[in-house]
Amino acid sequence: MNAPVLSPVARTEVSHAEMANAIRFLAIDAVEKAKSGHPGMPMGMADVATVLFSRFLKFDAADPAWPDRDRFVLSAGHGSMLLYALLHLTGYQGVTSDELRAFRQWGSKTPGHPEFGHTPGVETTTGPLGQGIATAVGMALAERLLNARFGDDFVDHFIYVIAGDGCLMEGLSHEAISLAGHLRLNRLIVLFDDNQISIDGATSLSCSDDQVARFKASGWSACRIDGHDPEAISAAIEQARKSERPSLIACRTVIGFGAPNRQGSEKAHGAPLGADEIAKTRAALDWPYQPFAIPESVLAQWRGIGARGQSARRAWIERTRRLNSAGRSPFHDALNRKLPCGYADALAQIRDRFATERPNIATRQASQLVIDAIAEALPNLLGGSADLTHSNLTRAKTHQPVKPDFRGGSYIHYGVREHAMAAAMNGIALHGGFIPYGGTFLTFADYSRPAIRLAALMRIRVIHVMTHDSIGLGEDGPTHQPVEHLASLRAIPNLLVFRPGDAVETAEAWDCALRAQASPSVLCLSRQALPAFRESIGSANLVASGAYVVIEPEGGRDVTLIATGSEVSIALKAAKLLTKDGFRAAVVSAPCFDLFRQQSREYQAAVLGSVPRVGVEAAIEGDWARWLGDAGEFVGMTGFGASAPAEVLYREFGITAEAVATAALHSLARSRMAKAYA
Ligand SMILES: Cc1ncc(C[n+]2csc(CCOP(=O)(O)OP(=O)(O)O)c2C)c(N)n1
Repeated sequence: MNAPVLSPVARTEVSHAEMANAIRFLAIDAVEKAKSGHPGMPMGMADVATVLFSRFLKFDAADPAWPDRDRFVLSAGHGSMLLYALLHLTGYQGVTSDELRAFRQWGSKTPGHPEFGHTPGVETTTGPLGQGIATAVGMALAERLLNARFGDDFVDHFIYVIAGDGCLMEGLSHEAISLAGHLRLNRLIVLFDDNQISIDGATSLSCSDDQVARFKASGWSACRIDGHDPEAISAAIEQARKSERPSLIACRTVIGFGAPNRQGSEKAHGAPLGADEIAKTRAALDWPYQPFAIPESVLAQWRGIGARGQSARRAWIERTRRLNSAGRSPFHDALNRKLPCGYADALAQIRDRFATERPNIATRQASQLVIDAIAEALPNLLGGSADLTHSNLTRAKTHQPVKPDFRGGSYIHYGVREHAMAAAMNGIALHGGFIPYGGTFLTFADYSRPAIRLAALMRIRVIHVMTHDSIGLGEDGPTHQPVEHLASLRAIPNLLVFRPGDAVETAEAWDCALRAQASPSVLCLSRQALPAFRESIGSANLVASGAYVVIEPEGGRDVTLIATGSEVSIALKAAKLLTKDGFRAAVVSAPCFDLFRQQSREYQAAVLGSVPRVGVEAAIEGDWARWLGDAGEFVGMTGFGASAPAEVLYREFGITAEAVATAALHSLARSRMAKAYA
């Protein structure tokens, strides 16, 4: 391991207390001005943060995206002013004093909770408790995997987290610390704000966990220290950096430290201190300065800390430049978010093969073949599953599993930890170097949902492979049969929900998901075999347009049948039945509503047609009405499924070609009647 080379900061007369108080008072003043926010946590953790940033954190404020920087994750996102104060003090561009004054205001760089992509230096969006620590597990995993591939000269950093009682109470934290402990992610160091207070009052109201014992039981190094003693903090971090396991440092702190009437109480958690208490705190901590004013010497010292990583960064750039002189290196390819050139050919080949062979296979099987076909061309594809590898079919033949003592792999056995898998995948994507995908059953998307939502909000590329996507899974019954999940996932902004209907569409959906640099995707795949329906394929990826016409009847349409996934073949059969009865039905496959919504009105109108429409999907109606119009009919589920063979379920729940044809006739009759009375 390379010791990070940090330039020493010139010793001045500025004390640790002054450095920490600068953070405290920026937090106090910003919350007071905003008339909302959380001063208690930044006041309590200012000492820990000061030691971490001034003595350990490898970063250069001038380049927030430097790939070999240490990551700092504020899991207790409500204490956002701690982070904003640090970013301002250390000199991150754009995090100005004015921005601190605009804390929580429209358009500011300082929103209520830290938002990735919005404020430089914010590594991940936090606020929903537990997400930060679980995301950091993914970062720590990515760091070690990338290090195994490229070595200490290029990848050698730590992931530091500040988490509070709330983060550790969340169930997600159990999954996350268990996974990190198992994989011995020793670059992960969690500084626990052990202040024994949450919103309702003392944590003893609801929790009596021994956190140190809990982490140790999960395979971590863990200790407890006085979180206001700089030397104890420093010694504990020093120790943690040497550990072969992830580390917890329980820092016993006082929430609202320094506020005479609020400290140690939940009253310091989430409300401005008020003018009187602020004056008393200024006196108690000997901070006689105006709101937002930082003495020059203190600011200079902090700015020095912000620039301390400059030489390490320059040396790293120099090393990587040498690597690059022999042409593009795999390391640069890994860090580049664009897909390498070999990928497009690999994808085109498997798509062509599907078009030629027209396999009658489940879309999960088609997905397996796609993964196998592209794995070599995409060495930074990092797969996994939450203990459903053989059902999700997510592991490429060439993928070796990652183990505690083997970081050279490309496949993560996440265990039965859907939520941690989703959050860790966010961390992997945020860290850079890999494109994460992971599998579970679609019905368990609910277990991952909070992390999926954050991925959508953060605009990151994370791919969820969710198989067993309807009653079509059969005998496992209603607990395992998703009915509302498509609708509920489609409701998440910026989440691409794909439901491909055959092998060609599956390849195209994978292609869309991989190319979506700023959106997470969910690939909803069937357990059961589906007939191929794409007759001829050109070079265009039709799934990319969201919906497209599969069959256009000669002489114009009477009705449009729109379906997704396994129901496209039902719509095709229904069209044949209608033809026999003398009606001309177009069939539209709509594998991605989100992408269809982004098409021009003209394209949408051309696909949907100005005739009555019938939608068919083995799920609840959700927002289908948007595509079906007033005369439309929906054939799908109205409640939960049941345990029986798939064919029986489709018949019993009335999702059949006959039902679709009948619905088409109803909708035609209704529309004709409406016209007659118009
Ligand atoms: C998932 C989730 N549930 C609830 C909340 C609301 N909330 C914000 S902070 C907090 C209490 C956290 O307590 P702790 O971590 O001890 O923070 P401290 O009081 O020390 O600042 C709660 C319940 C949230 N942000 N996220």
